[in-house]
Amino acid sequence: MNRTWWKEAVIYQIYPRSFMDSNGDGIGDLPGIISQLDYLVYLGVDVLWLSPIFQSPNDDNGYDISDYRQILPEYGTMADFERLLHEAHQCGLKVLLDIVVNHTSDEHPWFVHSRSSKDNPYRNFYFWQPTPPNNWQSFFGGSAWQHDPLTDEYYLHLFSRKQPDLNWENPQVRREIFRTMRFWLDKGVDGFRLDVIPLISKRTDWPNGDANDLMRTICEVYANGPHVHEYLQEMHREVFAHYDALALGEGIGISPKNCLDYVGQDRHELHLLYHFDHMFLNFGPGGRFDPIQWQLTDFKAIFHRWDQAIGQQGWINIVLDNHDFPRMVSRFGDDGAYHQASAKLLATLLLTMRGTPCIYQGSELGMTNATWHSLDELRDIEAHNAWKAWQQQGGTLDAFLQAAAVNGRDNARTPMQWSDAHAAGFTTGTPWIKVHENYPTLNAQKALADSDSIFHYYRHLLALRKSHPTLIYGDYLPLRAHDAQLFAYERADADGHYLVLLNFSSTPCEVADLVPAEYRWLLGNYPMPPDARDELRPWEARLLEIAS
Ligand code: ISL
Ligand code: CA
Repeated sequence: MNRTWWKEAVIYQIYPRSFMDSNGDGIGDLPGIISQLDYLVYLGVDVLWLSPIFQSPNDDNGYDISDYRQILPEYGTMADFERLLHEAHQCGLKVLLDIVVNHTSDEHPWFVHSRSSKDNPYRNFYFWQPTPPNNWQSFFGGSAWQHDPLTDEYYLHLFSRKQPDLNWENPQVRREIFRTMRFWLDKGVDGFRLDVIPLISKRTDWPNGDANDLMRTICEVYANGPHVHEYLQEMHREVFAHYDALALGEGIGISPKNCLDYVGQDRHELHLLYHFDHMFLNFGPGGRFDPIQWQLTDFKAIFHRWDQAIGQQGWINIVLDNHDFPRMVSRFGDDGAYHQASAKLLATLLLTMRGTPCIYQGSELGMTNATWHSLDELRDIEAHNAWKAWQQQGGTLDAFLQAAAVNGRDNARTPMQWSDAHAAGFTTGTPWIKVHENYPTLNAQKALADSDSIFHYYRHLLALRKSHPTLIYGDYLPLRAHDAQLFAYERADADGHYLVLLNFSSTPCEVADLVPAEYRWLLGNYPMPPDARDELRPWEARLLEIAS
């Protein structure tokens, strides 16, 4: 296992729109991020992943790019970006940009030209068909083929209608994308988070998907197309091979079976990826707005399966929430009676599992899902499209808002809660999306002042990771695989041996048989018990160093 900076680093994802507003327009911006770099350094993270900051009509909040070389004016100027990059580097932080290369905005000049006529030189930058050639559905509902009256043909969009898919079979597309990447890497950017990268190679024989099984369709029809590895290896040759830059893939549709095809260290494609198996665990047949119960045993099996698949040949990004999923403490923890204990327990999983962890903004405070009282509180295109379908099927608004409160993406996009001041100190104006009503008691200012806060627990655990490399490179050895309340595992290598005990329940849990006589207490989310063999209390996490 070769050792390298991006395996030892901890990533912090910033959703710029909701992180910090510096000019009172209610929209987070780059100067706002600069003003909080000290907070991030104090927390102890190493790499910032910025969700897209490029010119965009914001149909999907920046994941619909209309100019890859302009900063979204609402976020600031190119000078602001260069200052952010410089200041971040000055305080030892690396910066990854989130680049969306599977599709552009329909307002990108390439698409404006492409749709203007069938013989326009940009026509083949996208996929056009005289009639829809298959039953593909958009991730955001409805057909993935949109009729365009200008040339009376249909174009492909796996996401919103305003996000037409780029045709990577066209070498001009690849050349333009690689030039864009080098433009930003030449400015000193430290790498990219590559949005939905497994989707870039389309099956142009246009096979149908399985209308009743979106997951299977994603894996077998949308993702892992016939040329995806050629394109990624070309991307490596043309771009990444020339920089010490990170390629972090959003691994939608990748499975344990084929993950090393993407992140095998001999593949020269991606350095690491995050997957979705546990993130889709409570998505029912109807997707995220059809939430179902999930089982801890399935959750644990997913981590085990992936760790075995990655083995010593690849690497993985460990994620428990991000801007596309509900807040992890509400989803995998208990944001009621055991809010603080379960948030710290999840932090322990996130930061001691084998792989490079990513902390999503606000999770270090234990930010929770919100309650949504009306449709116009929701900002997410995916939610608004889903409501239209829900209504057509006779569903009620109340039931939809309840489903959105469980799995909606807006839960992760409420503004960062800095203090108990107006709008949680996020803005002096009116925020673009509502602030969670719990901000007077759940905010960074309060957390920093409370040595027992979730924030300080993250900070201590981040420091522990750095001083105990076995927590980074050690083997992952699962215990009690079939236990429905305990998530327990060891991390071990020649340098050390650790035991992680996580009680994912509100009932006590016996662990005496797992704890050896010789151990050293490293960290826990409860006061240290007289004996680490004592049963775990509700949502208790224990990190022990055990004599190897
Ligand atoms: O919303 C989802 C489907 O229910 C997520 O699976 C998400 O769309 C998918 O993970 C891809 O996400 C990425 O691409 C999307 C963008 O909306 C997401 O924010 C981005 O993370 C299209 O660019
Ligand atoms: Ca602003």
